[in-house]
Amino acid sequence: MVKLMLALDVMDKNKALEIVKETSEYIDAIKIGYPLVLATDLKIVKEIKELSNKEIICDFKVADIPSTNEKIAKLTLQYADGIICHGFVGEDSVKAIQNIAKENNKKVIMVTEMSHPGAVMFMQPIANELAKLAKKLGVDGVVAPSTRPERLKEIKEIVGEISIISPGIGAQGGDLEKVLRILSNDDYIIVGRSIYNSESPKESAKMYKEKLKNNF
Ligand code: O7E
Repeated sequence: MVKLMLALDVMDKNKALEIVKETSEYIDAIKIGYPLVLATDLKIVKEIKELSNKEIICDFKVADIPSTNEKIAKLTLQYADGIICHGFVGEDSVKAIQNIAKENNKKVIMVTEMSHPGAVMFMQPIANELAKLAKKLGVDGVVAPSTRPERLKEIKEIVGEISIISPGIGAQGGDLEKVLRILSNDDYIIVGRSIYNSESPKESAKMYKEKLKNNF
């Protein structure tokens, strides 16, 4: 079954903990990014891991020189099960993160093409090359857009067995039915606002889980 990753982009600690408690029976993984960590601190990652016992991926879209990437990865992977990085900074920068992740048995997920409209400007023209780099480096997952199913399909064909983490369903208007025809077991959709901003995050997470179970 395709997995459900909750993007927990709220900026209030109590709200974050509440949403995790409410939705945890329907979600497979939680993505924590800058909004929540900057509003609280990195220890929120540990707290949510302990509360939920789910896979926790830190979305810091790390994009620096190797030695700085290494420091960010070390700090993040003390608590998180995986970290998201950019590939456009080059092979050495991604490898630096992979080295830290391997020592700790953690995941590295690399962005190829992003889901927002502006990603067609600079990212889309190099996204297939980034996907090839992801495959060469053997990263644990790649990010590819649910908002452009034809691009999602192309990137999936390039990376083969590597798992896809796909944002864009819900608030960004991605078509879940089309996306589910492309994704396979152990790929993920990422859903944020249409769960945490809905009247009932629990019901919304349940609805997505059921759609994934029934393959729409
Ligand atoms: O649109 P939402 O509210 O469902 O949230 C989507 C989440 O996925 C949000 O955290 C955003 O930062 C993230 N995201 C994208 O929306 N598009 C991308 O191309 C990439 C990401 C992302 O998470 O990158 C790393 C996986």
